[in-house]
Amino acid sequence: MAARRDEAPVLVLANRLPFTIQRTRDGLERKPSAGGLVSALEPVLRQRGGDWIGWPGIALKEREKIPRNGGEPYGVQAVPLTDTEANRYYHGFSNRTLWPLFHSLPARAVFDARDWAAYDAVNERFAQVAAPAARDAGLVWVHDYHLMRTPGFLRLRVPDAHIAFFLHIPFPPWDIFRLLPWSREMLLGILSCDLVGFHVEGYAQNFLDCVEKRLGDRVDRTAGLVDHGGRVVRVGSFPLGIDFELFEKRALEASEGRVGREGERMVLGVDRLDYTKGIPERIRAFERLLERHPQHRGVVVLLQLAVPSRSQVADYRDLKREIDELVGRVNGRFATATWSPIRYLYRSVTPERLAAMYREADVALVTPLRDGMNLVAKEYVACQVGDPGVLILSELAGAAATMREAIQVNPYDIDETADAIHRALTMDESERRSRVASMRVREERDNVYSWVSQFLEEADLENAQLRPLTDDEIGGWLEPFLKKYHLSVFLDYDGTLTPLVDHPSKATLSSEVRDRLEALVARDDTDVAIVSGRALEDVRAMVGIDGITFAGNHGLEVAAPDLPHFRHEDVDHYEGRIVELGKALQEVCSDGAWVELKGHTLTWHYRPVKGDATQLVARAREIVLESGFQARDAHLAVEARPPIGWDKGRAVLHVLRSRHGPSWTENVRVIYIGDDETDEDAFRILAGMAATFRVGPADTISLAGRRLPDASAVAAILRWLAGRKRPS
Ligand code: ADQ
Repeated sequence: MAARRDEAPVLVLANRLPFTIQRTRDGLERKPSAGGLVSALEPVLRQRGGDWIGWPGIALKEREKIPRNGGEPYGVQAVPLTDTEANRYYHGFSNRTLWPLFHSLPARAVFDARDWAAYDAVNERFAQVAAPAARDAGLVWVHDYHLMRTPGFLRLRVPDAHIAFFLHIPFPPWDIFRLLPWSREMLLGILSCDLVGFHVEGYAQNFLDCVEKRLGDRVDRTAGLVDHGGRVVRVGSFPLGIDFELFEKRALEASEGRVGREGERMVLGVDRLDYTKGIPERIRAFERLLERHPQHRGVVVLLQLAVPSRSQVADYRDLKREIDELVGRVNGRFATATWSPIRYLYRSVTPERLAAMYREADVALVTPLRDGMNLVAKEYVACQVGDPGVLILSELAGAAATMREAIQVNPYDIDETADAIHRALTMDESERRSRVASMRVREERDNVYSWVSQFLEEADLENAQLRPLTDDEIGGWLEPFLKKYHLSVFLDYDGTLTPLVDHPSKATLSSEVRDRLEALVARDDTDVAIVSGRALEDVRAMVGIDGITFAGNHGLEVAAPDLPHFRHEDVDHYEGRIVELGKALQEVCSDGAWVELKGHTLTWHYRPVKGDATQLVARAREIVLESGFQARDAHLAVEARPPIGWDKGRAVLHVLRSRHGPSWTENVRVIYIGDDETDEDAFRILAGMAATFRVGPADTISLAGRRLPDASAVAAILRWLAGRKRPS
């Protein structure tokens, strides 16, 4: 019996393994990672079993293996990277492109196609490593911005995998996200998941907005759902917490010996040295405090800890220099023989020491310019076990969404931040206690363990459904577009007007769709065309409605009630040769695969083939190309077309120009709906001149403006179009 999904193993995919590896004279050594995330995930991995898959962080030499001395209750699989790969994937695309862009600092983002290619390839490698175990896993949980393409590659390898993604940094608004040249690919990667989680609701809404605008997927913002070509993806916010009790315990155990000097008051900053953390702005705000409120001179100290980070990236080296200079300048300006205003530690400190500092600090200054969540704010609050201090928190950190009792500031506003520090230093005890107490209750409850269980609970849910497409929604899309214009509707047949079936002869129109097409054709403000890969006579017979324009053989032949018959002048030349090609393709007609001759084109169908058809498809394409025809992928089929530079898009333009004149865009609105790769030619040619819809599974890039899940959504659009009111 198959294990229940919520009991089956979990695979965690993250950029890094749950420990760091160092090369010493005695070989590789592991150092445990103290991160809250690792300790929160370990109990789950212990209970359900599973693997942690990540990059070891250093280039392994040949035959070098990760030491197996960790005693973790789960498997560890390393994804080794060469130095060049690490440079482009990690230092490059992850940290020079995605990191600044997603933190809304686009001027710092570098767009380099070679970095992108390496990122894509490394993401695929992660999927490759994960695939064997993913087949039996209850959940594959992918973490963070380094691996946003991995879910897509994994879905291709393991179509039934249950995949979730959590982003630890912000998701930017559309106007920033759209700057990324690979924005479509990134969204497609993430949407291969079943669940996508963010720290706060604002990021989830930004994501939904980008999905709708870039891909044209239907989204339900209230329910947090995306209809991704018929597969529904849940999107939600899961604010990360910390191991509250652990920090509280450390603070209680912190030795009584002071961190600072007797009588001194301490303002504390704790960050990775990163330009998103707003360290220079913070130092300037502290300088402004000393200028404006001289009573703090000689008494108050800013203790700034900065952990070295990403020093291979130039921006980070520049930042280090800038901070060194700023600290020197402010200290030089205000220091006395017995007091210096800023104490700056460029290193990591032990967890115990950190807890002691948190406990003692009168003020925590957490002022990132942008931050996914920010755990320092939460750690500070957990450590307020004595006379409580005051948290000053940037309103641009994710933590600000829930930590309402902090003094919130705009970190770019130096005066406001300086005033906030003054207010914090002079705040009376009852206000300090009230503010901290509520935050402590919340952080204790919403800790990292409850975060993990909430995320897993949501991930284990069965697939969600989106509400059916309503007339209001369709009207919202189409009314402003159609206005008073004449309408030309172009529809593909198989997979668009009918569901895909196992044999073309079974793809008949439902009476409902037939009625709607008839009603649409009857309107004098609308004309309807069906553009199909089928032979002209075939599609005309399948539909059998008068007044419709038919384009067969991907538009090589067009019959319209009001236009001269069109047949591309070069097709005769290929008619005999297509029969020859049909014969040659008998070589790949095994296991039920068959050839459909359609006059000047043909389709080789491999839908009946059981198992992996990759080899067969490759050979079929080869035969088509060797015979001098073009090969195009269709649904479980390969189409062979004469190489005469004609396609569905050109046929649509031919119809529009013949019927409405060369400046047709002035008078006519066009809607094109299709479901396969050959419709992409029409989407491309009509871009900017039509409303275009791609129907069906959405795991490939489409040039259509919107996506529809299936033929029933097309039927809903036809119903709306047929019944639409004439504008007065
Ligand atoms: P980070 O950008 O690393 O994480 P943050 O959430 O503040 O940011 O976590 C930093 C961690 O490093 C804290 O646990 C802190 O205690 C520790 N730390 C910082 N300086 C230290 C020092 N000098 N010595 C010892 N420890 C130090 C990313 C996102 C965040 C998001 C987290 C988790 O950028 O927005 O909150 O992931 O999702």
